[in-house]
Amino acid sequence: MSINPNQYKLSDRTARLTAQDLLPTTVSAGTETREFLQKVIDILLDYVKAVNDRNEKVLDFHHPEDMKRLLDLEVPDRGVTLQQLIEDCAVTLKYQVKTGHPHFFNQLSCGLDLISMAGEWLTATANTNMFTYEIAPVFILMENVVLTKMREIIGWNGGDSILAPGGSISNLYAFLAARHKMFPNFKEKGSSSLPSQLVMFTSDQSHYSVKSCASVCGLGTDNCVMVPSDDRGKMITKELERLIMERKKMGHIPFFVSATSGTTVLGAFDNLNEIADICQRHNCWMHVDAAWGGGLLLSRKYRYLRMAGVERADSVTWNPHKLMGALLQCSTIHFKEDGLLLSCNQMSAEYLFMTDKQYDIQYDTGDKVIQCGRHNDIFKLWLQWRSKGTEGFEQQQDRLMELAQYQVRRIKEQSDKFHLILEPECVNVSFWYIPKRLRGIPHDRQKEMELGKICPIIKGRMMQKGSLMVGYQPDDRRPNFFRSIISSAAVTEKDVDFMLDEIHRLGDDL
Ligand code: HLD
Repeated sequence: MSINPNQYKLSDRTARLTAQDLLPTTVSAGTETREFLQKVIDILLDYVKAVNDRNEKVLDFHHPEDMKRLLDLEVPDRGVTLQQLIEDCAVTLKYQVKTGHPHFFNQLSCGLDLISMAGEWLTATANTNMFTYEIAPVFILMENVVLTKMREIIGWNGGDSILAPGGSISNLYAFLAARHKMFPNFKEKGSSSLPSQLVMFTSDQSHYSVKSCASVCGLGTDNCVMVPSDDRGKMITKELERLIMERKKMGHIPFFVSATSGTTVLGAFDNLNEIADICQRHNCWMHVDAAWGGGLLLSRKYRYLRMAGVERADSVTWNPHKLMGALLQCSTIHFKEDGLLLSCNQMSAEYLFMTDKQYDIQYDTGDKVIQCGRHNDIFKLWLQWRSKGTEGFEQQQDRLMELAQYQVRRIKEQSDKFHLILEPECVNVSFWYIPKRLRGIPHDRQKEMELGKICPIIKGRMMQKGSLMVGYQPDDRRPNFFRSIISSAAVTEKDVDFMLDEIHRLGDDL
């Protein structure tokens, strides 16, 4: 059932009221407050139903100028009525892209896990900051339990972790801790405490946030060395070592290597054991950006196939809001060594982190981070983990991989219409669609250029029709190609077939 903004009617009396008539200003028993909130919940529940309905569109697309005309976005001088607010909520969801729809394959984070969503609702209602135990006691203890469990899964005893606002900031935390470990005086003295130029290394397929650390932290992006990758998108480890030695000869200090477990586009996994050996030989901090691939640590099968050696890292970024399906956002950064986060980031603000509090202040997490306040991203993950158990998460990871393999098989079975670019290591599937006029022609660079040109046209058509969302992009080696993602627990084999059939329907004539 579509969201129809006219179908949510408050009683005549409540409809005319404004927020001033609800709690906390009203002294009544809160009947109107309950009626208003229950109507909002009705809209949310109808949206959840629509998200899971394959007959529903994934999106109702309008160009920005048209969308502005469809919406009343004004923030007025005088507050509107409760009935208007209800309609505002319904209209907002009417035009929102249904990222939990089984035909949404567009982003690394897809799906709508209902338990995690229930957790997010509770989180919003509790509305607390996460910097001190005194205002978030239950949530802080949950963080402790879940993050300890995640470190155990990585393969560590002890250590420390924090939830951060996204994988990019998680990677930044790793960079800061690595520099602090090697140059503890940097915190007070700044760059004058450095004997020479610091250099970091990552593959040319890594997430751009790694390079951004070099810019944000004063190294300059020229000192983030992009190590070439092979045909499958994996860092060429021999090149890593050669480039480290080259910089050493220049008198620079290589100190940080960021390996990737699950690259954004191709879903490639770097060889962690080989990278760990090189880091050991050259005294570099080893970070693993497993923002995307980290979920596979929960699978006994894929953990060893893809991430053997992860326990040798000094830090690991792992985003439960991707493969594990926790609601946005939920990103974690883990450290093998305890105490570094605090000594690196602590500013000892006396108004928040008093040392004479009457409880164990190691539970005040706020001084470990660079951001003061932290959103509560734990409850939705904790509740989800309770609901599935670690075994349920393992089954979910294996199922997503099975579906991606199904897609690969279906692409190969229809090799007249689809061209698989490489055997995927994750749930990213990279492929071209071949329209009628280009079938049966040998695959060469010229043909690739043509196939690349039609990707944006098919994407435009799928958005106009609202039936499907799959992303496309070029990379260093090839023009535009499709990259589909299966990270939603809602997807079945039939949805994978729908994706390929729909691309064929939309692109056959191009
Ligand atoms: O950096 C990215 C983060 C996400 C996400 O959290 O869903 C890149 C992408 O998704 C992506 O889909 O390429």
